Amino acid sequence: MRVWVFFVLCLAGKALAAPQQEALPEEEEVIEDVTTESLQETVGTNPVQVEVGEFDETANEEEEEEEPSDNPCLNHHCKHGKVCEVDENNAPICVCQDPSTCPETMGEFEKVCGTDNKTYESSCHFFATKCTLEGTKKGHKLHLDYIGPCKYIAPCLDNEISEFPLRMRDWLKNVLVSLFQRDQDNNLLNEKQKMRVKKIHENEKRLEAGEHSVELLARDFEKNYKMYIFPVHWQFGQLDQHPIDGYLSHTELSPLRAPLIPMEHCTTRFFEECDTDSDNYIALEEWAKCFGIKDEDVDKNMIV
Ligand SMILES: *[C@@H]1O[C@H](CO)[C@@H](O)[C@H](O)[C@H]1NC(C)=O
Ligand SMILES: [Ca+2]
Ligand SMILES: [Ca+2]
Repeated sequence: MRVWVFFVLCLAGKALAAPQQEALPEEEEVIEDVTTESLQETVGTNPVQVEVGEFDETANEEEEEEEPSDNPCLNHHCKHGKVCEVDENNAPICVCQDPSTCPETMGEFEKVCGTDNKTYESSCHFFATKCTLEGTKKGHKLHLDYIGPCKYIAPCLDNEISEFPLRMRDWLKNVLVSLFQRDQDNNLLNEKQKMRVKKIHENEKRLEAGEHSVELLARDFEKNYKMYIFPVHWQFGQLDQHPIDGYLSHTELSPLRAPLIPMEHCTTRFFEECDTDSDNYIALEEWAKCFGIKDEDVDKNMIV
């Protein structure tokens, strides 16, 4: 499934971005590097370029600016949807951005669809609009749903929903193995994580990346169940960042959901059903369960 490949960028981006918030200017370059090289060969071609940071409402709180200046806004960064202004005491404050000041958009691919099923010109327009609704119930409920203009998304049928975790699990495993293979000098994975992936990588029974039937994926999960435990944990850890608390909010889930929904119509239903207690957060236990990981194999310590 081509669609899963598309995620490589998101994941790689996350993996790079997460541990080093202060090095944001380098981020783009490295992501580029990861996508265009061996990951493409091993996991497939990535048809779309996605900048993960765009969907992270909490990122960009503090970005570096070396230049000394009298402008207090130069070193003051605001979250998505806000811009810095100077108040009467010459102190920097973050205020909602006027959507009309968003950069000109280049076309359809920049449009995003909100959970209000309204199309926004770009994620900048979306977050600026969301900001103006801050404090209201409507604003609280509004999230970036997916990338691209709003469209009709076919309902996910019962027989389709069961295929979703099979493919995603397999894909997660392949992404990790690919990261490991090219991670000799850069630090996408820490030592403990490397050891875990090394075991998967060296396992001769491992199902190689490629197009596999649902039947084969299901059989492999049964036979090589242990190989899937860490990849499922790892993805959770990648997303659980703002804050790191063992729960995924809608915002934290967004880098994974947003690019996927237009192509995989079961995405929304899958993550909704994942939240079994309907508290709007996906706990690690809920996450593991919806990927078929047994309760006794859920281990918080696996996510470093
Ligand atoms: C959302 O908007 C699109 C395009 O305007 C429309 O085709 C679709 O049916 C809408 N979906 C829902 C759930 O209302
Ligand atoms: Ca969290
Ligand atoms: Ca929950």
